[in-house]
Amino acid sequence: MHAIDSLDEYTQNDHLKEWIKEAIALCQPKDVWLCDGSEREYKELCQRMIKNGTMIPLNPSKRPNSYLCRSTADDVSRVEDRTFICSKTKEEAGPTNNWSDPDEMRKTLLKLFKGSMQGRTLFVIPFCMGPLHSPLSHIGVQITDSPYVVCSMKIMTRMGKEVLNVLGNGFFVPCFHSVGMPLHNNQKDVPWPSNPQNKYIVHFPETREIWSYGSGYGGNALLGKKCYALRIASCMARDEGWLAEHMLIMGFTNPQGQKKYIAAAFPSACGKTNLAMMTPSLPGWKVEVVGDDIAWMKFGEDGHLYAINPEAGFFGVAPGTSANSNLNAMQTITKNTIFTNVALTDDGDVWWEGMTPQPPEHLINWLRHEWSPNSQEKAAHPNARFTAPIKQCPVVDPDWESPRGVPISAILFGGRRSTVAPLVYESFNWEHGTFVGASLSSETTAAAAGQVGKLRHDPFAMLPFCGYNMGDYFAHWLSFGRKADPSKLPKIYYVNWFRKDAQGKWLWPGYKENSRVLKWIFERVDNKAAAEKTAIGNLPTKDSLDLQGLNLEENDLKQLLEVDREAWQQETQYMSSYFQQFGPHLPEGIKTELNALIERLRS
Ligand code: OXD
Ligand code: MN
Repeated sequence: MHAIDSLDEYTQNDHLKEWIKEAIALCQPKDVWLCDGSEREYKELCQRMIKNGTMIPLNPSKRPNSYLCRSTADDVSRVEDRTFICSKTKEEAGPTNNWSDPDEMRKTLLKLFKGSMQGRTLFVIPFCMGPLHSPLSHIGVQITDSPYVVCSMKIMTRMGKEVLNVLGNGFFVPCFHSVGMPLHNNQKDVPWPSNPQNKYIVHFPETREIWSYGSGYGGNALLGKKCYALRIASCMARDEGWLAEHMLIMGFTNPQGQKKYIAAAFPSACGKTNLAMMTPSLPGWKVEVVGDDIAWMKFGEDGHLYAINPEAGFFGVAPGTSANSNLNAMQTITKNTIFTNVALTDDGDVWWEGMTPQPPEHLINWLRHEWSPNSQEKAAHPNARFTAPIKQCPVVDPDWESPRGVPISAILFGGRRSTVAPLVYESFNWEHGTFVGASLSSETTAAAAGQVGKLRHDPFAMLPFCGYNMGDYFAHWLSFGRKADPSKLPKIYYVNWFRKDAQGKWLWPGYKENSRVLKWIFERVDNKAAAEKTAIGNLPTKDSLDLQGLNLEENDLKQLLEVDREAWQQETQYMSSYFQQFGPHLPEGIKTELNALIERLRS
């Protein structure tokens, strides 16, 4: 549905109608497109983008209904230093967020958005985060001037007319987006419009609003994902008593057919997508995917914790994905997929580093340059992505759209740590598990602009995604657990697939072999596998990990399961100085756990 005169027919929502009219008056688009979410609409927009050079259709005999998009070099990842939490006070945003005064920021944004859509179409995208009729789901509407965003949102969310029927005159989160490149006087468009000088990814937690300007890429522009489902939702979850987390959700079934669901938080580009749809190396075990990035969790009437995936698609990192590392992902993206910033092969298909052992002889790389294996440039940008529907995954969980969610038995925290952190340990209880999540740190990746490989604290893998004071977020986790029946709470684990030896060699093979660690966790939840109590938590005994057929050297295993007292003592100092920044917002529960760890390391 295109025309603004059909607005009354389009929606009964008074706030939405008003907001759309205000947005039109402010942004002065050349026309308006009220999205219905149909296939026809998707195709029509793809045609527009092909004409504009934004999209290249891939060879339909290789990858039907799939497209390649290439951004500009300045717009390739989330921009954390341009991401703002504009709560009333700086204290409410906390020391880990960029804060800006909400009134000042509104003035800045109003100036930027004024006329920002001239010469472009303003699209209205109603979307639902979570299954349409789930009590755990929430609705948003994105206004954007990017057809790339419309098509991506169609894959990543439940999007279109149906959502407006569910919404009625109810509450939605307004998500206002412009690429920030108006077209004046019939100025010719470019394939990837953005605004390198002015990028603002802004959240107003009190009024539950998102404004994003200047970027067309990923989490900066697909506002249902990081901005809504994590930053704004974390504030909603705090106020309403639930959890919005940067976690994959997977089902794990043993050879006897018993199944448990696991949620796992890892920083960006640390293998969540690979883990969520892994083919276990252990015979008879099965992984099924509910989600690879975000979990919304709430206690059910039976007192257990239930999770939904608010998303409907994968926005996965392409480089490194191969039939070897993640066959299920490769099969998910054989059709109906949008690729961004990967390379184009001579036969109209895509390629990226790690996709095949031998690179093709010739490619057009993500920068649109001729490329051969001798080229200095990368074929694909390290943060190149695929956007594909979850339902295409061969191992999608039968309950992935269950309105009540799936019951979670274990929660995992992990990061990239070449030293100190062992392969796996179990926390003693929820409070200790919360401390383990709070003290998470990881080596940085290309998912965000900035230096790669630098160790940084990333509590709960939520550092870039928590919409309020991280100290209060820790308190929310602690009080959330205190309200529950402890026997029904998920057990909490720490895992690290990225440990290296002194020579820099990986100690653990990772990928499908991670199922061995999951098996130990599964059996711990059932009180079956053995563990040894150490200062940092319960570690597998040497014999309780199933290592059959792995050929792991004795000494490697020793290092993987070692708790180096001195290194951990240093680690506690590092944690302690990090926690200081939260001042009075650091909950007693975290201090108690830190002191208890220091004590245990002493004795
Ligand atoms: C993502 C991220 O895209 O965490 O999932 O950056
Ligand atoms: Mn993520």
